[in-house]
Amino acid sequence: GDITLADLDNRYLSYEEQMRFLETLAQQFPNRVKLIDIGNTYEGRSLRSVRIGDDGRPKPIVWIDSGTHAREWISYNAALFLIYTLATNPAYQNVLDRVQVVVVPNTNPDGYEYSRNADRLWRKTRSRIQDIRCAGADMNRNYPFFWGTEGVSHSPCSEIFCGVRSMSEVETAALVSAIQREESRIRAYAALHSYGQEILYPWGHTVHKYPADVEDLKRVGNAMSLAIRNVNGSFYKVVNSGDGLYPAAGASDDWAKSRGIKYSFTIELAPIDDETGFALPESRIAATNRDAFAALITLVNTVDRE
Ligand code: ING
Ligand code: ZN
Repeated sequence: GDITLADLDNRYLSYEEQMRFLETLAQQFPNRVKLIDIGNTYEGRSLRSVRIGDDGRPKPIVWIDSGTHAREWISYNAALFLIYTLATNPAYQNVLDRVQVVVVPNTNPDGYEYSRNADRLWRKTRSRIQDIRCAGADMNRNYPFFWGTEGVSHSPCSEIFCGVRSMSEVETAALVSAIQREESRIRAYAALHSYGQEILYPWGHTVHKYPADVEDLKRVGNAMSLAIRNVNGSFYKVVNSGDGLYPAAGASDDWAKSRGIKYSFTIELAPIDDETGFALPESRIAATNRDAFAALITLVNTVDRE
């Protein structure tokens, strides 16, 4: 049957179910939701983008993607909940007249299906290199900005294998070209990950290095954190990814920032600690969906005002 809001709030969906949900929504709200495939994965699945508020007029864009890391299951529900809410709640029609939101809710479906069916803690893509035993590269080390320098591995069996070259993964390459096609209009970028409850801002490729407008990033990061706190009291720390977490070159938010996308973030969703880690219980999906929504609508409103 149809996938409903109750499903998004209560259980993790297969890739097929995620796509079926989007197709139903696009049929119900053809003026508000448009589905555009931006490429195919290594195993041949569609990489689907969802455009909300795309009425053919040139508007500023907020770009959101999720699921780059296969095991970070909550990120998919959070992205789908955002799409659902923006499409169905009339309270957001006003802002969507002025700002367009593009979401790629599953940037790594091959990895996700492998995480569901074979290895729950799988992180990477599922590509193969000739004669190499281990599959996959870490898409969040595969973007073309300081690629391969710090916080990466060049060993294919590592969890943080950066690939044989930047954009070696077809999924990364598809996202790079889709974003570049309209980068002059993209004002904000957020990659949804888990876990740790952190709002990370660039630069992440090394330590103690910040963009010239770092104070603007902190201000908007703090506004997102406050919006989350106002939902139900969850605490999200705002921190530079290189200093606060660890340096990692080739991450998507660094690359987006390097292309001139001003408000570029990685959001680490619930839980806050490693008690449940990536396996966030289904009972916590609904609340986390609303926390993520609060942060992302703050980003949309920022773009609308500036
Ligand atoms: N964390 C991110 C990772 O790719 C990150 C953290 C983001 C580091 C951006 C540096 C830059 O390791 C998770 N959970 O994937
Ligand atoms: Zn991640």
